[in-house]
Amino acid sequence: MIMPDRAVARPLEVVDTTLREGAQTSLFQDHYRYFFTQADKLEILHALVQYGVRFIELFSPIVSSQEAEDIVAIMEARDRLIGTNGYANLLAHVRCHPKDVRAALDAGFDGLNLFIGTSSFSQQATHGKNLDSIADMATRILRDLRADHPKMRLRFSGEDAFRTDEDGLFRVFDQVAPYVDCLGIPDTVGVATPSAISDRLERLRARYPDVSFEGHFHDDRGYALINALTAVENGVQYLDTTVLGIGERSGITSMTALLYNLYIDRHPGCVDGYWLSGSYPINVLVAAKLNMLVPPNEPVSLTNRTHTAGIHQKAVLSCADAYEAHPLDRFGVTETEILLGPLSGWNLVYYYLREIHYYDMDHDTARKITGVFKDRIYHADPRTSPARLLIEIAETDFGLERLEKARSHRGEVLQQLGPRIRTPNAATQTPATHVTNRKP
Ligand code: HCA
Ligand code: CU
Repeated sequence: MIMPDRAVARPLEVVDTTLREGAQTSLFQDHYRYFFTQADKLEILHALVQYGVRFIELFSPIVSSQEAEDIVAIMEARDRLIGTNGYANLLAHVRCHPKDVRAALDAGFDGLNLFIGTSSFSQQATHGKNLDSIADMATRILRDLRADHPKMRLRFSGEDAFRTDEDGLFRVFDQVAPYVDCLGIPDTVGVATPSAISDRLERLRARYPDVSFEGHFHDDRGYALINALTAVENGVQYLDTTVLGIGERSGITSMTALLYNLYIDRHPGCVDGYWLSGSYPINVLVAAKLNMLVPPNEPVSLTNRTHTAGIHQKAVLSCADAYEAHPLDRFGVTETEILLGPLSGWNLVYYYLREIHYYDMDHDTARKITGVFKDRIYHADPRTSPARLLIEIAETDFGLERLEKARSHRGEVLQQLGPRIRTPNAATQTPATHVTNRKP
């Protein structure tokens, strides 16, 4: 087992929890699916590693026997991916409970993300313990873990940290801090505001100078993104995200939205090592798992390059920057990034045919079309584009028709997917080469 090298942690480490927090999304219910299958999980893992994510949170194996089986498969797949793009640490999300901890250790995780509710709400409704017993229990577990596993990444979170008063949080953190690498301050119910976050971080960082911090922000008020950005600007190095921000209730910070904004706000050190042009494709991948398109409120979306009003269309045709202020092409919202080829999965084929060309079809048909496409692309005339071949297969072999509704709207919607026409002084596209307002 290769141990995580904490010394080489980057200025911002995304801790992606699509396969844990994301799996708690209610969007599954909307689509009569209730979980990611093992195949889904492996595909998402692969995409995350390719994207440059080095910390991936999973459920604890005690959640269910299926989860335990999936963890084994994910670990094997991760091992096969070593060398592709650094080392992806797999972290188990575990309660401060010896049984949970034991199961995670036996499964071979690289690190443990331990948590226990510290707010009065958690004390009353979740575990019934007061702060002193929480602190004692967590300390006992963490002290033993640290003694037995000196190099393992240990994180301790005070769940509902923003409804835990500061003295209470300090009482618990004071005891556990000597044994952990990282303290987590999840905003479990989405009550935090940017100013609360910067105030709290100032005091936490002064009190615990030797540990790093992990942020986890729920979106109940629509603040998950701004709160995460504020946390990063105030020295938080580990940030929990999911693809599309999916999670409990309205979810948490979206991974690509976070990196997109850090890029725009010129924090290049924070986006280093992430494959930014893979942002839109990874959003598409996870959206397809939920049987939906990339939602319109997702910053890295095709919607943000779709122009409807005639006046916008006309302006965009002569100068895209007129209504496109942000570097979406750098984040993969371009024809090149959704370009089809023999490696394309059925998700992309489904998305491409439905979203871009409005063909009416189900998943099963998309899978079949993908099979034919993969066979035929190798023998296709090199002058035929893969997209044209795919459409030919969809129409000729499968008799697909374009959706009526989309057809009637097509004249009104311009999807500006080609190369952008730029003005010479477009200001927002290239980040500066130094960090401007991130505190040391
Ligand atoms: C949960 C709650 C959690 C935990 C976050 C953490 C939250 O679903 O168990 O471990 O830091 O939002 O508090 O996701
Ligand atoms: Cu959460």
